[in-house]
Amino acid sequence: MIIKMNQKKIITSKKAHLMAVVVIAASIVVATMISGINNSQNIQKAMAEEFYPSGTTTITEITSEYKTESADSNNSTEATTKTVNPDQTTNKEFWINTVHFDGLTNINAAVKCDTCPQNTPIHPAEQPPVNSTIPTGGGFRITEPNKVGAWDFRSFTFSPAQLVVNQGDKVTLHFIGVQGAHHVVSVDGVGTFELKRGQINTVSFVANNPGIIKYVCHVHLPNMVGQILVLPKADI
Ligand SMILES: [Cu+2]
Repeated sequence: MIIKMNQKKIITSKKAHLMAVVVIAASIVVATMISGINNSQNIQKAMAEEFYPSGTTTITEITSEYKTESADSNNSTEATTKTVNPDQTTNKEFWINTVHFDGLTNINAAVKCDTCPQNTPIHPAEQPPVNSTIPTGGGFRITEPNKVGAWDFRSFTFSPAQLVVNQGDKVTLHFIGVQGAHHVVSVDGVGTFELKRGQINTVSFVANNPGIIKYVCHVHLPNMVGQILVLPKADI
């Protein structure tokens, strides 16, 4: 009888341990989902090993139990696949914005810019780079710290700057002056025009040959450039 009681006690104790590990394992799943770590099984195994020194059967039991749970949860979120037929039109239309990215900061921590249209948010102190080698041409700009220590770094670009069309497509580009007071834009083989803030200038052409057609802003070189990749017609 004594032996039986002891056995029962051991079994009960093991069940309690298993429950504890299951709870811990469930916590790990939640933590893993939040942190975006995919390697949940390794982490779970590592945690199990911490609780149950290697060599015991418990680790294997918990790991396999865990795998089953994972498989079940995968089944419950069934993926649905749809077939979509792409647009076969040979007319391609794009809207291209003039954009500048601004890194507003301050040499003093938590001091707001007093001249910026939008105040610099609370930010750690940040010194301008010493002997910066910023390319010339207007595409980049760096300002000296102002009276409150605010300075900024600006980079001009087109958005989007990469387009893909097929050989023979009729391409329509709408250039939109969003940021930057004025730009002088050229599209290879098409022409050059001025683009001011608030204007939309549209050009159209047929992409006769495969290759790359560039579009550039002469005011903001070298980085305010874009390209249209014209894919060759398939041999039929
Ligand atoms: Cu420009």
